[in-house]
Amino acid sequence: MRPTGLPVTAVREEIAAALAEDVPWSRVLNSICTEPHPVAVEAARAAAHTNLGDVRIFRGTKRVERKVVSLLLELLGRPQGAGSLVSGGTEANLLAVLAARGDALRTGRLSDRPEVVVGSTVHFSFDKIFAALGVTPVRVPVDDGLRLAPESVEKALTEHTLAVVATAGSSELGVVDRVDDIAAVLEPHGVWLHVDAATGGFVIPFARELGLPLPRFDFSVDGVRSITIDPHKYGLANVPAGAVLFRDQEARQADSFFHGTPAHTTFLGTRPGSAAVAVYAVLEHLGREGFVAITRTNYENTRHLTDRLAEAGYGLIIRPELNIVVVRVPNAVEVSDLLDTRGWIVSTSKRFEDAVRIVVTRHVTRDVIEEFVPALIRADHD
Ligand code: 0PR
Repeated sequence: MRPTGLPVTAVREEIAAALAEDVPWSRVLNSICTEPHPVAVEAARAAAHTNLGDVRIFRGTKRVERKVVSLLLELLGRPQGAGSLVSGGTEANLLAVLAARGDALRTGRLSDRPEVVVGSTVHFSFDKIFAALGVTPVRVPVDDGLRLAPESVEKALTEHTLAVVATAGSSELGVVDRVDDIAAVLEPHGVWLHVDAATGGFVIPFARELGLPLPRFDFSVDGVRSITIDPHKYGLANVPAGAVLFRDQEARQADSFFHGTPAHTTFLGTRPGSAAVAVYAVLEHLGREGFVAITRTNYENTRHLTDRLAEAGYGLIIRPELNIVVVRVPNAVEVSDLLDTRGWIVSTSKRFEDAVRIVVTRHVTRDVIEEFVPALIRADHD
């Protein structure tokens, strides 16, 4: 540390210079996150001093968090459920698996070597969670549509099965698992079903309202016990803002992990109230209508992108269910690297060697697409 501090102007300049090195949103086509809504940024700034780890002090902030949880539960079809705001999808998924473990313990079904059944498209956050908790993942193949196949799930169930994870919108491919079919095969076995809707949670409800043929994924499906949904992705809130929601209070409190610390229902202790306040601001300001409008635009822009790609002779790996486009590009890794040197960020797929993945979120406007497609073609031809 410096023996004497710098003037604030110098510190500002240094920070501004560092931030200027970041890629501007208008060149970011790989990210599920987007520029936070200005109302979220303003609210987060106002609540920068708050800490939801101490609710004796931050009573009003806690009240806002409870309101946000209620709004999210209502969105997901279970106003009487329970839940917490957390740092993101990873923590939410961790808490869901912990709660499943607590439930198994409480009901005398906890194996000494618990297994969780997942599809091969499950998010990599679960690798960390399984390693941390000593849980064995049982990976089952996905079907031709790259979805978790209910028959494979049923075959994979054993006396050690703690939970099954379905994904409502994989960030890799934008594919939505058929949660209701999976719930139906689990029903006789009473196995905990967790839905990771970190990516799709703020898209699918509004896309369904627009009449898109996406399946139900929320608590309206019997058997869904917990859901991850991330306001810091398509919810337009600033990082870190995730949420884990439970069908009922009992499910949430099931884990012995929380006993003795009733004020803490999250893994983090000290945690930002600014996140809760920011999410509240966006939800209240946009309302359902606002999210539906944003979702409509995202799908229209996705369509515009796929049309432009088709005109240029590119095929898709899979028809997009969400606003994520996976396009066949030979030498995708080289093309992505070349685009990177030219200022554009896309990602490639681990599953398909010849594919570039493009996320069409709020900052990926028609104008951005009009600039990007020629850049992709150039990089592909160079
Ligand atoms: N589950 C799913 C389905 C996800 O898509 C993600 C994040 C997580 C869990 C984990 O969430 P947190 O990262 O909030 O803990 N998926 C994004 C992805 O893999 C993460 C991301 C976000 C990566 C923005 C890059 C980026 O710029 O694409």
